[in-house]
Amino acid sequence: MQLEKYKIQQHNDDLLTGHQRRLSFAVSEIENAEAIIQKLVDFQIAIPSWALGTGGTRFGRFAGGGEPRSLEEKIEDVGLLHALNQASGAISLHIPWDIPKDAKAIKALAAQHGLKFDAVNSNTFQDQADQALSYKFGSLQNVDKGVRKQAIEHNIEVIKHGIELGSESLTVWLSDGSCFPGQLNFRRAYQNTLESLHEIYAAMPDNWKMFLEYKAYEPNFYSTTVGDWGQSYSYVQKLGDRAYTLVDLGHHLPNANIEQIVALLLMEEKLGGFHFNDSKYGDDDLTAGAMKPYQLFLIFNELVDGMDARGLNHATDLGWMIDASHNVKDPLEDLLQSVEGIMMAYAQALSVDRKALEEAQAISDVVRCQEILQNAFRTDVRAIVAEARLRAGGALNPLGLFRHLKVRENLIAERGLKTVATGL
Ligand code: PSV
Ligand code: MN
Repeated sequence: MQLEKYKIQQHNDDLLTGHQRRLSFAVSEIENAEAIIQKLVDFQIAIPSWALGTGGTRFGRFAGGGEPRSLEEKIEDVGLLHALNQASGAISLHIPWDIPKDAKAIKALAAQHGLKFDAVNSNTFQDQADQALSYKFGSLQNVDKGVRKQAIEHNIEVIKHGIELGSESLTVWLSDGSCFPGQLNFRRAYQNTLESLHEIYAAMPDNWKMFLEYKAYEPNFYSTTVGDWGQSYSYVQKLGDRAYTLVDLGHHLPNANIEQIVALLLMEEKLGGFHFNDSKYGDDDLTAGAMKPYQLFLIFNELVDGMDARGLNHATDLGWMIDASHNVKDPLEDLLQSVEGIMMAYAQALSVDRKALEEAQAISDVVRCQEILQNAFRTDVRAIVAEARLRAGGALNPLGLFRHLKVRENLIAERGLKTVATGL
């Protein structure tokens, strides 16, 4: 389905008066509104190729209608999102779920939609039909050298696909670990993993980054070989300057202080990328900002502060990706909501009065510190975010327009009701 520009224009014209009223109030409330709008225009969040179909749980999967049947259709879907919000200008591929058969054509198609390729993801957490050896007992950590070799080669294959598409980073997430005490020699598992990662790192082009994602548990339930940020940090420190930790918001033990983790990783120059999602109990893959918007704001507060302290470019120096794939919502609507939630948290973090906060911190004025942060969090930035979208050529109300234009119904008509996208 194509989303013609004039339809977005028409929608914006209809909503303009109300938008301008809300915007002028927001601008009067937020001191640096213009600078924030500029930063929002530049900020892009990559869409995962595995989130365009309805996600499953271990109890089953209820496929939605009109799910993309091929990589080309996935790109089309991300193109639709980007046309609506102008903030989803990249796609992150998972291989082998989405192997580009004709990389040139795929790259050209993506470019037509204004999309780039963000990090490519390897998959050694599932066995593929044509695979010689099993990952049942881990991949890069495996006690069997042959399995480790196979997993290393897969990662190198993924890098090759990424190079063809113009991607510049590899995300490695390992489900490696153990389910029972005694199953694994922790030190040996670590050494094997490190050795394997070294080989993968060496295969990356000089301009590439490696993101090593950690996760506390699942699918292994006793230990995970890259289980937390400390373990990821330990690996990436040894791997080299272009190896970084990736923070997936759903991968922590309950009540972990993620904002502090982010602050320290950034300070240590080892924060590389993000997987946004939200959760209540575990790795729930809920819409970003749906459950704990204050936490998301506090994370962005540290990100903005930490990036500015190091003079980083907010839009380009870290990898911003969504990793959520919900099982009861329309995936495209869910992604529109996630991007909006992320943009709001970012805008609020940009509006924090940093000078005042620093002064209050310097005299341990705890009450004032809280007031400053919560004032930013409680300020309605929706019109500011909408204005950034408008200036970039997107829709004032992407979700509203998505429904008004019956995008899902159109996709079902084109693709059918019983389509199932690749992914989890
Ligand atoms: C694992 O839970 C994860 O967060 C990793 O990023 C995977 O690549 C992705 O989800 C899809 O399984
Ligand atoms: Mn993830």
